[in-house]
Amino acid sequence: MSEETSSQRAQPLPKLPASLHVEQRGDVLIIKLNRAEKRNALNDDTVLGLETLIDALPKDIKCIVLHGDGDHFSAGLDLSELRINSIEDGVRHSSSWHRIFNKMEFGQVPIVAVLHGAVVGGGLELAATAHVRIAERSAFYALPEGVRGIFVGGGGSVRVPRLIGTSRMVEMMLTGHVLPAEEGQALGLSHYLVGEGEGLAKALDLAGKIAKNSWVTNFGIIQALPRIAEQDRASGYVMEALMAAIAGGSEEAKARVSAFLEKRAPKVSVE
Ligand code: 1HE
Repeated sequence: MSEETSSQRAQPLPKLPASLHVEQRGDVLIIKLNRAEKRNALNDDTVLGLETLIDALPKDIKCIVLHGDGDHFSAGLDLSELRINSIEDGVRHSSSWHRIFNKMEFGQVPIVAVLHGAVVGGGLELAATAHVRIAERSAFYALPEGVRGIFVGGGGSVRVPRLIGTSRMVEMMLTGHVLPAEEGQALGLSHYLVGEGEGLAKALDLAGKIAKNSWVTNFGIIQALPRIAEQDRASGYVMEALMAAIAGGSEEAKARVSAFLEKRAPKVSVE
């Protein structure tokens, strides 16, 4: 990664709320939830700011790192803004989170999230949109919606069961069960478990690798693969064959495979 900073960028980033801090490092964009005084609770400004950013993502960004300022990743929905006065209000609000979180999960670039402290409610829903999750040992996961008399609304009931199973999510919501980082790692809420304060460096390392992948392969991984996994087998094989043909036939694939055959590319090795 080059050390280019946001001020040197050709394509400016959009204006964002103070609750979001962004910094570009080479082809990686670091997004920091920047509302530590409210434990990075997700107010409308923040969630809409994420959409503004994703919609205007410059083409030279190849991967996003998402993390939170202070002691917690995110305390979830900003409860002080919970004003549902009709079913229509509630559906519109939840649907807006669905729209924005879908843009993140099924966007143009992979997202690596660093989780620490509270990853709860809407914070867990946000984390679940990321493609790679790194947890620090302080991370804990909960869905306190049951206790608060509300329900998940940011796609949690779609994404979280796909990570840990419906039964575990039902239990978490019914009982308010708080899962420590180790348990979250064992269940698949995180892919990596690292020491306190080590998450961002790990995320930047992984983001650097992801950014070096071929664009078309990353597209296939975040767009085609999850859809194939949800299709019937026959449709899945067709989509996989098409994706394999598109990626494998690209000039970039030819160059990368030749580099390996000519011993100019690294081997697969255990780090
Ligand atoms: C908040 C929020 C919030 C903190 N909305 N203001 N989420 C929850 O039910 C989790 C609620 N939060 C907590 O349980 C705790 O705040 C934490 C365990 C995350 C952190 O505890 P702590 O002791 O470090 O902080 P604190 O003293 O509780 O909070 C500091 C301030 O942040 C305080 O405000 P202040 O003005 O008194 O300083 C808190 O009120 C504020 N704060 N969390 C609003 N969530 C799309 S649907 C999704 C549905 C959900 O996400 S439900 C889960 C909501």
